[in-house]
Amino acid sequence: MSEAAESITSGLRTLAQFGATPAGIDRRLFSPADYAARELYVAWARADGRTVTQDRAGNVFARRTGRSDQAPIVTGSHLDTVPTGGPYDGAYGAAAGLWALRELDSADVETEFPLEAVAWAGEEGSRFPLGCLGSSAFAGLNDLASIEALRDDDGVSFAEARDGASGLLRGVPLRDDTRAPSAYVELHIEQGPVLEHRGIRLGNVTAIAGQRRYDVEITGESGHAGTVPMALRRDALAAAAEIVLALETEASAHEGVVLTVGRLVVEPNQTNVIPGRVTFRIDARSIDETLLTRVGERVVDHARHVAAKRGVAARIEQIERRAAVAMDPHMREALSEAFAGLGERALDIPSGAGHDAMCVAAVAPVAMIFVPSAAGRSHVGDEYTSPAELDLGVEALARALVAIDRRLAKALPSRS
Ligand code: HGY
Ligand code: MN
Ligand code: MN
Repeated sequence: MSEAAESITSGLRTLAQFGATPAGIDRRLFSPADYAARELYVAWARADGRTVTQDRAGNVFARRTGRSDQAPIVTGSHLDTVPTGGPYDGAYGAAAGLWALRELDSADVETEFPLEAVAWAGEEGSRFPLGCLGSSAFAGLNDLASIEALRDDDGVSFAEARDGASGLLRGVPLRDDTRAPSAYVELHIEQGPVLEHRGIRLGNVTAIAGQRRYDVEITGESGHAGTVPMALRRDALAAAAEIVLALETEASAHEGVVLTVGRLVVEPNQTNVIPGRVTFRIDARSIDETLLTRVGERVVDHARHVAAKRGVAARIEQIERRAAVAMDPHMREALSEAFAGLGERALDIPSGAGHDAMCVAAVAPVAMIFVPSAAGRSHVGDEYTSPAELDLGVEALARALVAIDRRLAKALPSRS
């Protein structure tokens, strides 16, 4: 990349301003901050001469031409964040897609396949109750009509937000090439402590953990905190608490399962009123699909058992199911080839975090590259990866794109 070119560290610093709060970055889908981030992404891409398009799910694409008009090799990640996000989760892989294409421009590399950088919409599910929203629409895993009907906590639908002031980008045409990618590779921070602990700077992801998300509603009986004897209560929060602790014990009993209740709403949420209704969301994950399905069944059992014992009503709805996804072995070999060219050791590592790659895997061979997260921290404002590691990841991604292109080109029927 030419010296004058902006470093990815500097680019991410600019992106991080959009949605910055004292608690971290809050850049939810189709918020003004998210719109500004997508606008900057488009400005970067157009400054590099890329053809920019978007789709009706809000995904943004930046294409670099290849010798042929095969379906593109795609790379990218998401620009949205959790409400207390860091500057690298998603944004790094999205920006790195553009920075890797710049590396190829600087090295005068021509590829057989078009290369396309993508900024996926709404991966976190932090505004609408569905993760990997844009990539799942792109892969046809969730139909757009059902996504358009999703509503945020204020009752605003996806369609209203998308068609609103911070929705689809003005001046960016809709994507016309709806073919599945020839391949997809995603660069992402590890969001865990393993690479740093092992002193290895690159990860060649083996698989992405499966996810299940459940909405649970507990309905008890509200009442005066001072007058209702304990034995006569149907306290929705006490019931929810017992269920959450039972789920923690259940998950802890299974190696390789994690389960989190990170969101819980108490009604009427008043000091001197017995909680009559509690809603909470369960996030369960494992690389082992069979085990994850079994834990999901135990989630329902525990909720039903506690509800019956306490005389409250429990409604459990599975709102998201993403199967564990193995990375494509040939793509992983291409990554190893790219890393070897860099003289960098790489670690085969599973991903406990979910990524857009798990959806794109439904329509294309996928692979993922990790770089370290300082102290394994992520989904927090002080998430950190060093400039040297960020640059290394971009270099590895650029080389991986070339290695994938060469392998796929070899498999093309020779021109007659
Ligand atoms: O939750 C996840 O694993 C991802 O950060 N959306
Ligand atoms: Mn995330
Ligand atoms: Mn992410």
